[in-house]
Amino acid sequence: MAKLEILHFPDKRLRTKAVDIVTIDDALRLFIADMYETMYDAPGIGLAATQVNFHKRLIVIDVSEDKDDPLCLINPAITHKDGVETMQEGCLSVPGFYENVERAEHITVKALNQHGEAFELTAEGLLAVCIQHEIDHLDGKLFVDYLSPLKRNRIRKKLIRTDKELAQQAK
Ligand code: GNR
Ligand code: NI
Repeated sequence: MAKLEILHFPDKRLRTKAVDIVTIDDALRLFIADMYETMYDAPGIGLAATQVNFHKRLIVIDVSEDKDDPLCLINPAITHKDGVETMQEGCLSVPGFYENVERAEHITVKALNQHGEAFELTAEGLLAVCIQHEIDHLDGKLFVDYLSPLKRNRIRKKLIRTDKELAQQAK
């Protein structure tokens, strides 16, 4: 297994719209294992393929306390949503920043699992928020897009600076 590098805002590659997956094979399952390793190591409650520069519609999630409830969604699509909920969100691609975002409270999602089998699930609370956050990534969207331009620009400038400093230190 391998830990993958996570892209940071404002990297343009995070704006790529991911395409549907057509072949679910062992090579893809190996990549999914790397995504889980990267998510658990970060640590995060979700990871979209876009964040590791793989532009196909694949997300992994684990919102459980004990980190023992992995969930993989391939080609996910929200079929129903209702209600409104505000939650403070963070993102591994926007490290160190946490802001309130409004999303649907209840969702139904259909997807394929890592064996290519179709399933549907309903979600609320943190899982519902996380699934919406991850599907946004696959569409090239970040939680900072819901903030005011002023807040987003502050975050952008701070992240460019800290990432430059980190790159300098690494030399
Ligand atoms: O680890 C994460 N925590 C989180 C908290 C509130 C709302 C969404 C998230 S997702 C985030 C991991 C991540 O960046 N996934 O794309
Ligand atoms: Ni994220």
